Amino acid sequence: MTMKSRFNAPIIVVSNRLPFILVRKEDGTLERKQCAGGLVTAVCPSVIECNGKWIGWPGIQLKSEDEVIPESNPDDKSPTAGLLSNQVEPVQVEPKIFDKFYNGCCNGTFWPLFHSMPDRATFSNETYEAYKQVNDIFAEKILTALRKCLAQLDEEGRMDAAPLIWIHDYQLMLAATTVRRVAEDEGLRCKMSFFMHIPFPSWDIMRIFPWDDEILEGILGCDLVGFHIDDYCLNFLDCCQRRLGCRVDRSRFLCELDGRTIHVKSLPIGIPYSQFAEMSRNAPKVLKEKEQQIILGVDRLDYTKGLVNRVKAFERLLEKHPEHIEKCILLQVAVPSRTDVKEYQALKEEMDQLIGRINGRFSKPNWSPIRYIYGCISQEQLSAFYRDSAVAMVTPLRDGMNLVAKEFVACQDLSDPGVLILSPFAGAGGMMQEALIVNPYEIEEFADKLHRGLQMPFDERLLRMKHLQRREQAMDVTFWLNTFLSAVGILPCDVNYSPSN
Ligand code: ADQ
Repeated sequence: MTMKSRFNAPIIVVSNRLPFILVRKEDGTLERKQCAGGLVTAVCPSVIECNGKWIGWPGIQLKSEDEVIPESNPDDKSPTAGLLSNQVEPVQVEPKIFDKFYNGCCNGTFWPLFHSMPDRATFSNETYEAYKQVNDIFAEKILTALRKCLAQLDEEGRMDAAPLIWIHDYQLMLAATTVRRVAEDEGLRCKMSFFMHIPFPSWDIMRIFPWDDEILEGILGCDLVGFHIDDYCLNFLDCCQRRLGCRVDRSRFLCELDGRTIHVKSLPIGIPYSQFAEMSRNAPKVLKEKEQQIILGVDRLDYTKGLVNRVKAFERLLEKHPEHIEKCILLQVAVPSRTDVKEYQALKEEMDQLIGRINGRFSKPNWSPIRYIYGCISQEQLSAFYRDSAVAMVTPLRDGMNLVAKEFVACQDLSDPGVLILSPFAGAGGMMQEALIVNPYEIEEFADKLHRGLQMPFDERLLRMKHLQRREQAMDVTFWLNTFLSAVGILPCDVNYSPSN
Protein backbone atom coordinates (compact mmCIF):
# COMPACT_ATOMS: atom_id res chain seq x y z
CA MET A 1 0.00 0.00 0.00
CA THR A 2 1.69 3.26 -1.07
CA MET A 3 1.29 6.51 0.83
CA LYS A 4 -0.76 9.18 -0.96
CA SER A 5 1.73 11.44 -2.69
CA ARG A 6 1.42 14.87 -4.31
CA PHE A 7 3.55 13.61 -7.16
CA ASN A 8 2.12 11.83 -10.16
CA ALA A 9 5.26 9.70 -10.63
CA PRO A 10 8.49 8.84 -8.79
CA ILE A 11 11.53 11.09 -9.09
CA ILE A 12 15.00 9.68 -9.69
CA VAL A 13 17.52 12.29 -8.57
CA VAL A 14 21.03 11.95 -9.97
CA SER A 15 23.94 13.93 -8.59
CA ASN A 16 27.67 13.37 -8.38
CA ARG A 17 27.39 12.74 -4.63
CA LEU A 18 24.67 11.06 -2.64
CA PRO A 19 22.91 13.29 -0.08
CA PHE A 20 25.01 11.60 2.62
CA ILE A 21 28.40 9.95 2.59
CA LEU A 22 29.25 6.50 3.85
CA VAL A 23 32.07 5.85 6.29
CA ARG A 24 33.47 2.49 7.28
CA LYS A 25 33.63 1.88 11.00
CA GLU A 26 36.41 -0.03 12.73
CA ASP A 27 34.32 -3.20 12.80
CA GLY A 28 34.07 -2.99 9.00
CA THR A 29 30.40 -2.00 8.84
CA LEU A 30 29.15 1.10 7.07
CA GLU A 31 27.53 4.16 8.59
CA ARG A 32 25.87 7.21 7.04
CA LYS A 33 27.40 10.63 7.67
CA GLN A 34 25.30 13.68 6.92
CA CYS A 35 26.42 16.48 4.64
CA ALA A 36 23.09 18.14 4.08
CA GLY A 37 22.99 21.50 2.28
CA GLY A 38 19.94 23.42 1.13
CA LEU A 39 19.44 21.30 -1.97
CA VAL A 40 19.36 18.07 0.02
CA THR A 41 17.03 19.60 2.61
CA ALA A 42 14.58 20.56 -0.12
CA VAL A 43 14.78 17.62 -2.47
CA CYS A 44 15.11 14.67 -0.07
CA PRO A 45 11.57 14.84 1.37
CA SER A 46 10.16 14.72 -2.16
CA VAL A 47 12.19 11.65 -3.10
CA ILE A 48 10.97 9.95 0.07
CA GLU A 49 7.35 10.99 -0.50
CA CYS A 50 7.16 9.75 -4.08
CA ASN A 51 9.17 6.59 -3.30
CA GLY A 52 11.81 7.68 -5.76
CA LYS A 53 15.56 7.12 -5.81
CA TRP A 54 18.78 9.05 -5.35
CA ILE A 55 21.76 7.99 -7.43
CA GLY A 56 25.28 9.20 -6.63
CA TRP A 57 28.77 8.49 -5.40
CA PRO A 58 28.79 7.55 -1.68
CA GLY A 59 32.30 8.92 -1.02
CA ILE A 60 33.76 5.47 -0.39
CA GLN A 61 34.74 2.32 -2.22
CA LEU A 62 32.27 -0.46 -1.37
CA LYS A 63 33.46 -4.05 -0.90
CA SER A 64 31.21 -5.15 -3.73
CA GLU A 65 28.35 -3.82 -5.86
CA ASP A 66 25.94 -5.67 -3.56
CA GLU A 67 27.23 -4.42 -0.21
CA VAL A 68 24.17 -3.33 1.74
CA ILE A 69 23.70 0.39 2.37
CA PRO A 70 22.81 0.93 6.03
CA GLU A 71 19.52 2.52 7.06
CA SER A 72 19.83 5.80 8.98
CA ASN A 73 20.45 5.77 12.73
CA PRO A 74 17.25 5.94 14.81
CA ASP A 75 18.40 9.27 16.34
CA ASP A 76 19.13 10.82 12.93
CA LYS A 77 17.11 14.04 12.57
CA SER A 78 18.57 15.13 9.23
CA PRO A 79 16.47 15.46 6.05
CA THR A 80 17.97 12.25 4.66
CA ALA A 81 16.90 10.17 7.68
CA GLY A 82 13.75 8.89 5.98
CA LEU A 83 15.58 7.91 2.80
CA LEU A 84 15.50 4.12 2.82
CA SER A 85 18.45 2.10 1.64
CA ASN A 86 16.41 0.78 -1.30
CA GLN A 87 15.87 4.42 -2.35
CA VAL A 88 19.61 4.96 -2.69
CA GLU A 89 21.73 3.74 -5.60
CA PRO A 90 25.46 4.11 -4.90
CA VAL A 91 27.68 4.55 -7.94
CA GLN A 92 31.09 2.90 -7.89
CA VAL A 93 33.99 3.95 -10.08
CA GLU A 94 37.55 2.69 -10.03
CA PRO A 95 39.60 5.29 -8.04
CA LYS A 96 42.05 6.10 -10.88
CA ILE A 97 39.22 6.77 -13.31
CA PHE A 98 37.32 8.75 -10.70
CA ASP A 99 40.36 10.95 -10.10
CA LYS A 100 40.68 11.74 -13.83
CA PHE A 101 36.93 12.37 -14.04
CA TYR A 102 36.58 14.49 -10.89
CA ASN A 103 39.87 16.28 -10.32
CA GLY A 104 40.86 16.20 -13.98
CA CYS A 105 37.85 16.94 -16.14
CA CYS A 106 35.20 18.32 -13.73
CA ASN A 107 37.41 20.52 -11.57
CA GLY A 108 40.31 21.04 -13.97
CA THR A 109 38.34 21.72 -17.15
CA PHE A 110 34.62 22.41 -16.75
CA TRP A 111 34.74 24.35 -13.48
CA PRO A 112 37.12 27.09 -14.72
CA LEU A 113 35.70 27.09 -18.25
CA PHE A 114 32.09 27.47 -17.18
CA HIS A 115 33.14 30.26 -14.81
CA SER A 116 34.67 32.03 -17.84
CA MET A 117 38.26 31.52 -16.69
CA PRO A 118 39.61 29.52 -19.65
CA ASP A 119 43.26 30.28 -18.79
CA ARG A 120 42.88 28.11 -15.72
CA ALA A 121 41.35 25.22 -17.67
CA THR A 122 43.31 22.23 -18.87
CA PHE A 123 42.13 20.10 -21.77
CA SER A 124 43.02 16.48 -22.16
CA ASN A 125 41.66 13.60 -24.11
CA GLU A 126 42.48 11.29 -21.23
CA THR A 127 40.44 13.11 -18.59
CA TYR A 128 37.55 13.65 -21.01
CA GLU A 129 37.55 9.91 -21.77
CA ALA A 130 37.25 9.31 -18.00
CA TYR A 131 34.39 11.83 -17.91
CA LYS A 132 32.56 9.91 -20.63
CA GLN A 133 33.21 6.61 -18.90
CA VAL A 134 31.85 7.84 -15.55
CA ASN A 135 28.81 9.40 -17.21
CA ASP A 136 28.13 6.02 -18.83
CA ILE A 137 28.39 4.29 -15.44
CA PHE A 138 25.83 6.77 -14.07
CA ALA A 139 23.63 6.20 -17.12
CA GLU A 140 23.63 2.43 -16.44
CA LYS A 141 22.58 3.07 -12.85
CA ILE A 142 19.83 5.41 -14.00
CA LEU A 143 18.50 2.80 -16.39
CA THR A 144 18.51 0.10 -13.71
CA ALA A 145 16.67 2.42 -11.32
CA LEU A 146 14.20 3.37 -14.06
CA ARG A 147 13.41 -0.27 -14.86
CA LYS A 148 12.77 -0.94 -11.15
CA CYS A 149 10.51 2.10 -10.84
CA LEU A 150 8.55 1.10 -13.94
CA ALA A 151 8.10 -2.47 -12.69
CA GLN A 152 6.72 -1.08 -9.43
CA LEU A 153 4.38 1.32 -11.24
CA ASP A 154 3.13 -1.44 -13.52
CA GLU A 155 2.45 -3.63 -10.50
CA GLU A 156 0.38 -0.79 -9.04
CA GLY A 157 -1.49 -0.44 -12.34
CA ARG A 158 -0.09 3.04 -12.95
CA MET A 159 0.78 2.43 -16.62
CA ASP A 160 0.50 6.10 -17.54
CA ALA A 161 2.92 7.38 -14.90
CA ALA A 162 6.37 8.25 -16.30
CA PRO A 163 9.17 8.59 -13.72
CA LEU A 164 11.17 11.80 -13.75
CA ILE A 165 14.93 11.51 -14.08
CA TRP A 166 16.46 14.68 -12.65
CA ILE A 167 20.18 15.05 -13.36
CA HIS A 168 22.20 17.68 -11.50
CA ASP A 169 25.17 19.72 -12.56
CA TYR A 170 28.26 19.84 -14.70
CA GLN A 171 29.66 16.49 -13.58
CA LEU A 172 26.88 14.68 -15.45
CA MET A 173 26.28 16.53 -18.71
CA LEU A 174 26.53 13.42 -20.89
CA ALA A 175 24.47 10.90 -18.94
CA ALA A 176 21.16 11.83 -20.60
CA THR A 177 22.41 10.89 -24.08
CA THR A 178 22.85 7.22 -23.20
CA VAL A 179 19.73 7.05 -21.06
CA ARG A 180 17.56 8.50 -23.83
CA ARG A 181 18.96 6.14 -26.47
CA VAL A 182 18.47 3.00 -24.38
CA ALA A 183 15.08 4.12 -23.03
CA GLU A 184 13.85 4.70 -26.59
CA ASP A 185 15.23 1.33 -27.77
CA GLU A 186 13.64 -0.55 -24.87
CA GLY A 187 10.43 1.51 -24.77
CA LEU A 188 11.02 2.66 -21.17
CA ARG A 189 8.77 5.62 -20.39
CA CYS A 190 10.33 8.53 -18.52
CA LYS A 191 10.78 12.29 -18.44
CA MET A 192 14.26 13.71 -18.28
CA SER A 193 15.40 16.98 -16.79
CA PHE A 194 18.66 18.69 -15.96
CA PHE A 195 19.59 21.48 -13.59
CA MET A 196 22.90 23.32 -13.82
CA HIS A 197 24.13 24.84 -10.55
CA ILE A 198 27.01 26.81 -12.07
CA PRO A 199 26.95 29.44 -14.85
CA PHE A 200 26.67 28.50 -18.50
CA PRO A 201 29.33 30.41 -20.47
CA SER A 202 29.00 32.37 -23.68
CA TRP A 203 29.63 30.73 -27.05
CA ASP A 204 33.09 32.34 -27.26
CA ILE A 205 34.14 30.48 -24.13
CA MET A 206 32.21 27.26 -24.73
CA ARG A 207 33.72 26.78 -28.18
CA ILE A 208 37.18 26.51 -26.58
CA PHE A 209 36.23 23.07 -25.31
CA PRO A 210 37.23 20.62 -28.07
CA TRP A 211 34.16 18.41 -27.65
CA ASP A 212 31.58 21.14 -27.04
CA ASP A 213 29.08 19.55 -29.46
CA GLU A 214 28.91 16.36 -27.38
CA ILE A 215 28.30 18.33 -24.21
CA LEU A 216 25.51 20.39 -25.78
CA GLU A 217 23.85 17.29 -27.24
CA GLY A 218 24.20 15.56 -23.87
CA ILE A 219 22.30 18.28 -22.05
CA LEU A 220 19.74 18.41 -24.84
CA GLY A 221 19.00 14.74 -24.15
CA CYS A 222 16.68 16.13 -21.45
CA ASP A 223 13.20 17.57 -21.95
CA LEU A 224 13.63 20.42 -19.49
CA VAL A 225 16.94 22.17 -18.87
CA GLY A 226 17.13 24.58 -15.93
CA PHE A 227 19.67 27.29 -15.15
CA HIS A 228 19.67 29.88 -12.37
CA ILE A 229 19.14 32.97 -14.53
CA ASP A 230 18.08 34.06 -18.02
CA ASP A 231 21.64 34.99 -19.06
CA TYR A 232 22.80 31.37 -18.69
CA CYS A 233 19.73 30.12 -20.60
CA LEU A 234 20.44 32.53 -23.44
CA ASN A 235 24.12 31.54 -23.54
CA PHE A 236 23.06 27.90 -23.77
CA LEU A 237 20.54 28.56 -26.55
CA ASP A 238 23.13 30.58 -28.43
CA CYS A 239 25.65 27.70 -28.23
CA CYS A 240 23.03 25.19 -29.41
CA GLN A 241 22.16 27.35 -32.38
CA ARG A 242 25.70 28.20 -33.41
CA ARG A 243 27.40 24.88 -32.73
CA LEU A 244 24.64 22.37 -33.47
CA GLY A 245 22.53 24.44 -35.86
CA CYS A 246 19.44 23.99 -33.67
CA ARG A 247 16.38 26.14 -34.23
CA VAL A 248 15.91 28.20 -31.11
CA ASP A 249 13.22 30.56 -29.87
CA ARG A 250 14.83 33.05 -27.51
CA SER A 251 11.60 34.67 -26.38
CA ARG A 252 10.01 31.39 -25.35
CA PHE A 253 13.30 29.70 -24.38
CA LEU A 254 12.86 26.69 -26.67
CA CYS A 255 15.36 24.65 -28.65
CA GLU A 256 14.71 22.05 -31.32
CA LEU A 257 16.94 19.02 -31.89
CA ASP A 258 16.10 15.97 -34.02
CA GLY A 259 12.42 16.88 -34.05
CA ARG A 260 12.22 17.24 -30.26
CA THR A 261 11.50 20.50 -28.45
CA ILE A 262 13.58 21.13 -25.35
CA HIS A 263 12.39 23.66 -22.78
CA VAL A 264 15.08 25.85 -21.28
CA LYS A 265 14.08 27.68 -18.12
CA SER A 266 15.59 30.01 -15.57
CA LEU A 267 14.86 28.72 -12.08
CA PRO A 268 16.79 30.69 -9.48
CA ILE A 269 17.50 28.46 -6.51
CA GLY A 270 16.63 29.64 -2.99
CA ILE A 271 17.53 28.56 0.54
CA PRO A 272 15.53 26.98 3.37
CA TYR A 273 14.73 30.51 4.51
CA SER A 274 12.63 29.89 7.61
CA GLN A 275 15.13 27.32 8.85
CA PHE A 276 17.96 29.89 8.73
CA ALA A 277 15.77 32.64 10.20
CA GLU A 278 14.81 30.42 13.11
CA MET A 279 18.34 29.20 13.67
CA SER A 280 19.65 32.76 13.85
CA ARG A 281 16.94 33.73 16.37
CA ASN A 282 18.00 30.91 18.68
CA ALA A 283 21.76 30.74 18.14
CA PRO A 284 23.82 32.01 21.08
CA LYS A 285 26.12 34.94 20.50
CA VAL A 286 29.45 33.53 19.39
CA LEU A 287 31.46 36.70 18.88
CA LYS A 288 32.46 38.66 21.91
CA GLU A 289 33.17 41.96 20.16
CA LYS A 290 30.82 44.71 21.25
CA GLU A 291 32.30 47.92 19.96
CA GLN A 292 33.86 46.39 16.84
CA GLN A 293 31.96 46.01 13.60
CA ILE A 294 32.32 42.63 11.92
CA ILE A 295 32.79 42.35 8.19
CA LEU A 296 32.04 38.77 7.18
CA GLY A 297 33.13 36.53 4.33
CA VAL A 298 31.97 32.89 4.03
CA ASP A 299 33.04 30.76 1.08
CA ARG A 300 34.50 27.55 -0.12
CA LEU A 301 38.17 28.30 -0.71
CA ASP A 302 37.82 28.60 -4.47
CA TYR A 303 39.42 31.04 -6.93
CA THR A 304 36.00 31.88 -8.37
CA LYS A 305 34.85 33.29 -5.03
CA GLY A 306 37.16 36.33 -5.19
CA LEU A 307 38.70 35.98 -1.73
CA VAL A 308 42.02 37.58 -2.64
CA ASN A 309 40.39 40.70 -4.12
CA ARG A 310 38.18 40.94 -1.06
CA VAL A 311 41.08 40.86 1.39
CA LYS A 312 42.92 43.44 -0.72
CA ALA A 313 39.85 45.71 -0.66
CA PHE A 314 39.77 45.40 3.12
CA GLU A 315 43.44 46.37 3.28
CA ARG A 316 42.70 49.38 1.08
CA LEU A 317 39.86 50.36 3.43
CA LEU A 318 42.28 50.46 6.35
CA GLU A 319 44.72 52.56 4.31
CA LYS A 320 42.13 55.03 3.07
CA HIS A 321 40.04 55.22 6.22
CA PRO A 322 42.29 54.62 9.22
CA GLU A 323 39.35 55.57 11.47
CA HIS A 324 38.21 51.93 11.03
CA ILE A 325 41.41 50.59 12.59
CA GLU A 326 40.55 48.88 15.87
CA LYS A 327 36.87 49.55 15.12
CA CYS A 328 36.20 46.66 12.76
CA ILE A 329 37.50 43.21 11.89
CA LEU A 330 37.28 41.05 8.80
CA LEU A 331 36.06 37.59 9.76
CA GLN A 332 36.73 35.28 6.83
CA VAL A 333 35.51 31.69 6.99
CA ALA A 334 36.86 29.47 4.22
CA VAL A 335 35.88 25.84 3.78
CA PRO A 336 38.70 23.65 2.45
CA SER A 337 37.76 22.56 -1.03
CA ARG A 338 39.28 20.34 -3.74
CA THR A 339 42.50 20.15 -1.77
CA ASP A 340 43.97 17.59 -4.22
CA VAL A 341 44.00 20.16 -7.03
CA LYS A 342 47.14 22.30 -7.50
CA GLU A 343 45.23 25.54 -8.18
CA TYR A 344 43.47 25.23 -4.84
CA GLN A 345 46.69 24.53 -2.94
CA ALA A 346 48.23 27.64 -4.51
CA LEU A 347 45.21 29.73 -3.50
CA LYS A 348 45.53 28.56 0.10
CA GLU A 349 49.18 29.60 0.13
CA GLU A 350 48.33 32.99 -1.35
CA MET A 351 45.61 33.62 1.23
CA ASP A 352 47.83 32.55 4.13
CA GLN A 353 50.57 34.93 2.99
CA LEU A 354 48.27 37.85 2.24
CA ILE A 355 46.45 37.62 5.56
CA GLY A 356 49.74 37.23 7.44
CA ARG A 357 51.14 40.31 5.74
CA ILE A 358 48.07 42.47 6.45
CA ASN A 359 47.82 41.32 10.05
CA GLY A 360 51.54 42.04 10.49
CA ARG A 361 51.11 45.46 8.99
CA PHE A 362 48.08 46.71 10.94
CA SER A 363 47.84 44.70 14.18
CA LYS A 364 47.88 46.43 17.59
CA PRO A 365 48.58 44.72 20.92
CA ASN A 366 44.87 44.02 21.45
CA TRP A 367 43.54 43.96 17.92
CA SER A 368 44.23 42.16 14.65
CA PRO A 369 42.35 43.19 11.54
CA ILE A 370 41.69 39.74 10.05
CA ARG A 371 40.39 36.64 11.76
CA TYR A 372 40.65 33.70 9.40
CA ILE A 373 38.93 30.37 9.97
CA TYR A 374 40.03 27.69 7.52
CA GLY A 375 37.48 24.95 8.12
CA CYS A 376 33.85 24.01 8.27
CA ILE A 377 31.57 25.44 10.94
CA SER A 378 28.11 24.35 12.03
CA GLN A 379 25.01 25.98 10.53
CA GLU A 380 24.05 27.31 14.00
CA GLN A 381 27.39 29.04 14.35
CA LEU A 382 27.19 30.28 10.78
CA SER A 383 23.74 31.75 11.41
CA ALA A 384 25.06 33.61 14.47
CA PHE A 385 27.97 34.99 12.40
CA TYR A 386 25.48 36.18 9.77
CA ARG A 387 23.23 37.75 12.39
CA ASP A 388 26.01 39.54 14.28
CA SER A 389 27.90 40.99 11.31
CA ALA A 390 27.59 44.62 10.25
CA VAL A 391 28.54 43.84 6.65
CA ALA A 392 28.74 40.66 4.58
CA MET A 393 30.93 40.60 1.50
CA VAL A 394 29.68 38.18 -1.14
CA THR A 395 31.97 39.13 -3.97
CA PRO A 396 32.74 36.25 -6.31
CA LEU A 397 34.47 36.85 -9.62
CA ARG A 398 31.85 34.51 -11.10
CA ASP A 399 29.24 32.34 -9.38
CA GLY A 400 26.18 30.41 -10.56
CA MET A 401 23.92 31.83 -7.86
CA ASN A 402 25.58 32.07 -4.38
CA LEU A 403 23.62 30.90 -1.37
CA VAL A 404 25.68 32.76 1.23
CA ALA A 405 24.11 36.07 0.16
CA LYS A 406 20.66 34.59 0.74
CA GLU A 407 21.54 32.95 4.06
CA PHE A 408 22.94 36.26 5.34
CA VAL A 409 19.68 38.00 4.47
CA ALA A 410 17.55 35.32 6.16
CA CYS A 411 19.50 35.68 9.40
CA GLN A 412 19.18 39.45 9.79
CA ASP A 413 17.46 40.86 12.84
CA LEU A 414 15.57 43.94 11.66
CA SER A 415 16.24 45.76 14.92
CA ASP A 416 19.84 46.13 13.68
CA PRO A 417 20.14 44.82 10.12
CA GLY A 418 23.48 44.30 8.40
CA VAL A 419 24.51 45.41 4.92
CA LEU A 420 25.05 43.02 2.02
CA ILE A 421 27.82 43.84 -0.44
CA LEU A 422 27.30 41.76 -3.55
CA SER A 423 29.11 41.13 -6.82
CA PRO A 424 27.19 41.53 -10.08
CA PHE A 425 29.01 38.43 -11.32
CA ALA A 426 27.04 36.11 -9.03
CA GLY A 427 23.65 34.91 -10.27
CA ALA A 428 22.25 36.46 -7.07
CA GLY A 429 23.67 39.85 -8.11
CA GLY A 430 21.07 40.35 -10.81
CA MET A 431 18.16 39.77 -8.45
CA MET A 432 19.21 41.14 -5.06
CA GLN A 433 19.36 44.70 -6.32
CA GLU A 434 18.88 46.26 -2.88
CA ALA A 435 22.37 45.08 -1.90
CA LEU A 436 25.37 47.37 -2.43
CA ILE A 437 26.60 46.07 -5.76
CA VAL A 438 30.36 46.19 -6.30
CA ASN A 439 32.70 45.07 -9.04
CA PRO A 440 35.24 42.92 -7.14
CA TYR A 441 37.96 43.72 -9.67
CA GLU A 442 37.83 47.44 -8.77
CA ILE A 443 39.62 47.43 -5.44
CA GLU A 444 39.35 51.21 -4.96
CA GLU A 445 35.57 51.28 -5.45
CA PHE A 446 35.27 48.12 -3.38
CA ALA A 447 37.01 49.82 -0.42
CA ASP A 448 34.67 52.82 -0.79
CA LYS A 449 31.60 50.55 -0.74
CA LEU A 450 32.92 48.85 2.39
CA HIS A 451 33.30 52.24 4.03
CA ARG A 452 29.77 53.12 2.98
CA GLY A 453 28.42 49.81 4.28
CA LEU A 454 30.04 50.30 7.67
CA GLN A 455 28.53 53.77 7.96
CA MET A 456 25.10 53.21 6.47
CA PRO A 457 22.33 54.80 8.54
CA PHE A 458 19.77 52.54 10.20
CA ASP A 459 16.80 53.63 8.02
CA GLU A 460 18.61 52.79 4.80
CA ARG A 461 19.82 49.46 6.13
CA LEU A 462 16.30 48.59 7.22
CA LEU A 463 14.68 49.55 3.94
CA ARG A 464 17.16 47.56 1.87
CA MET A 465 17.00 44.52 4.14
CA LYS A 466 13.20 44.44 4.28
CA HIS A 467 13.03 44.19 0.49
CA LEU A 468 15.75 41.57 0.37
CA GLN A 469 14.09 39.46 3.05
CA ARG A 470 10.67 39.63 1.42
CA ARG A 471 12.00 38.28 -1.86
CA GLU A 472 14.15 35.51 -0.37
CA GLN A 473 11.35 34.36 1.89
CA ALA A 474 8.93 34.10 -1.03
CA MET A 475 11.44 32.48 -3.39
CA ASP A 476 12.86 29.91 -1.02
CA VAL A 477 14.17 26.50 -1.97
CA THR A 478 10.76 24.84 -1.70
CA PHE A 479 9.37 27.38 -4.13
CA TRP A 480 12.24 26.53 -6.49
CA LEU A 481 11.60 22.80 -6.15
CA ASN A 482 7.86 23.12 -6.73
CA THR A 483 8.37 25.39 -9.72
CA PHE A 484 10.81 22.94 -11.25
CA LEU A 485 8.65 19.89 -10.65
CA SER A 486 5.51 21.49 -12.01
CA ALA A 487 7.38 22.82 -15.05
CA VAL A 488 8.31 19.23 -15.85
CA GLY A 489 4.79 18.03 -15.10
CA ILE A 490 5.51 15.84 -12.09
CA LEU A 491 3.54 18.07 -9.73
CA PRO A 492 0.10 19.29 -10.75
CA CYS A 493 0.24 22.96 -11.81
CA ASP A 494 -2.33 24.06 -9.24
CA VAL A 495 0.05 23.10 -6.43
CA ASN A 496 0.26 25.66 -3.66
CA TYR A 497 3.50 27.56 -4.24
CA SER A 498 3.65 29.31 -0.92
CA PRO A 499 7.07 28.94 0.64
CA SER A 500 7.63 26.48 3.43
CA ASN A 501 7.57 27.73 6.98
P1 ADQ B 1 28.89 26.40 -4.11
O1 ADQ B 1 29.94 26.87 -5.04
O2 ADQ B 1 29.29 25.38 -3.16
O3 ADQ B 1 27.58 25.89 -4.89
P2 ADQ B 1 27.35 28.53 -2.56
O4 ADQ B 1 26.12 28.78 -3.32
O5 ADQ B 1 28.03 29.77 -2.11
O6 ADQ B 1 28.48 27.77 -3.34
O7 ADQ B 1 27.02 27.64 -1.31
C1 ADQ B 1 27.96 27.41 -0.30
C2 ADQ B 1 27.29 26.72 0.87
O8 ADQ B 1 28.30 26.27 1.77
C3 ADQ B 1 26.37 27.65 1.66
O9 ADQ B 1 25.19 26.98 1.97
C4 ADQ B 1 27.16 27.97 2.93
O10 ADQ B 1 26.39 28.12 4.08
C5 ADQ B 1 28.05 26.76 3.09
N1 ADQ B 1 29.32 27.17 3.71
C6 ADQ B 1 30.20 28.04 3.21
N2 ADQ B 1 31.23 28.18 4.05
C7 ADQ B 1 31.02 27.36 5.09
C8 ADQ B 1 31.76 27.01 6.28
N3 ADQ B 1 32.95 27.51 6.54
N4 ADQ B 1 31.22 26.12 7.11
C9 ADQ B 1 30.04 25.56 6.83
N5 ADQ B 1 29.31 25.83 5.74
C10 ADQ B 1 29.80 26.71 4.87
C11 ADQ B 1 27.15 25.73 -6.25
C12 ADQ B 1 27.33 26.94 -7.16
C13 ADQ B 1 26.62 28.15 -6.56
C14 ADQ B 1 25.14 27.81 -6.34
C15 ADQ B 1 24.99 26.51 -5.56
C16 ADQ B 1 23.53 26.06 -5.51
O11 ADQ B 1 28.72 27.23 -7.35
O12 ADQ B 1 26.72 29.27 -7.42
O13 ADQ B 1 24.53 28.86 -5.61
O14 ADQ B 1 25.73 25.47 -6.17
O15 ADQ B 1 22.96 25.91 -6.77
